[in-house]
Amino acid sequence: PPPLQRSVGIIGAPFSKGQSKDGVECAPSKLRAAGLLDRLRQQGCAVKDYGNLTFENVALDEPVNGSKSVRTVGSANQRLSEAVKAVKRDGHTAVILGGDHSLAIGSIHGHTAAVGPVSVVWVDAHADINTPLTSNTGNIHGQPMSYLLYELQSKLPPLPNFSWMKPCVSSRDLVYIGLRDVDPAECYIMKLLAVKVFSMTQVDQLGMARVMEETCDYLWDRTKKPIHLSYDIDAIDPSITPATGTPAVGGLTYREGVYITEYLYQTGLLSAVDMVEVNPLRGRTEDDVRSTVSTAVDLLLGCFGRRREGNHLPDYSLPEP
Ligand code: B3U
Ligand code: MN
Ligand code: MN
Repeated sequence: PPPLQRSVGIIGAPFSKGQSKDGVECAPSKLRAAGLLDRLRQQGCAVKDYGNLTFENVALDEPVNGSKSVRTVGSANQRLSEAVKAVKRDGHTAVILGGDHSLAIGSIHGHTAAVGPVSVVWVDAHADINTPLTSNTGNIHGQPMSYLLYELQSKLPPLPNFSWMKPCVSSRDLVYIGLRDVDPAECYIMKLLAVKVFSMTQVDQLGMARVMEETCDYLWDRTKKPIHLSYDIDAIDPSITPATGTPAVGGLTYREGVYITEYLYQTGLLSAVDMVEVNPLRGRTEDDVRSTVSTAVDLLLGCFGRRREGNHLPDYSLPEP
């Protein structure tokens, strides 16, 4: 097996202004309270916690082209981009605990600023590729991919507090997995740019093992680049992860979700991971929240070498009687 990077730098991004429901900002502390750091260490990772970022609410943040909280989202992402860049320069695999999915703007921007071009694996029920001009909701968490892609720049209006960011991802370096709730304009954009999509239909047809093989074949057709995994917890079926803002029926099983992380770990190329849209204030019961948070933790452990067949540390030896 390749020498795998097992040094993890964790950033909490308690950010919620990319959508309108309270609660996603509580997820970083819930994920830590569920033992994420200890469990990563127990499986042999060196872990550095960079703590939670703080974000200011920009006053008088009136909608721009119908999109909400543009200035607040812009400046929060600028801060996050700098933080992710620093974690990468320190030599860690970056883990960004969201927060809503609008933080992928700063996360992927900062990642590329430190390491150069990346491949993006976007695991989500939604494509999050609306432009501010196609969005029906005005929620920026449904728009981050359009800000990041070179190919959509001519379709974006200028946005306040976004002048710091430049597009940094080519549509050929993007793969979606798990889509099942896509707006007509998003569908059109993905066809126009010939984006590689494994919707739930393809997951049903091919099975997750083939989906992951084809994902990497596609991404590695030119050169192998560091991988940015952007994992929206709503990709998983809401029977397992109900505590999220926009649950969508017919999602990935727990096993399919974990398989994605195991597969990407063993490529040795995983360089940054977002875990977003866990909302501890959604879901009907305490158990709903527990199941959502513990699944998110398991997905992150999978990204750093946890195997379902079991793990042991390299220096383990049997106790002598
Ligand atoms: N496509 C819709 C809905 C949505 C996107 N992401 C989530 N929901 N979580 C939108 O708002 O752009
Ligand atoms: Mn999303
Ligand atoms: Mn989603």
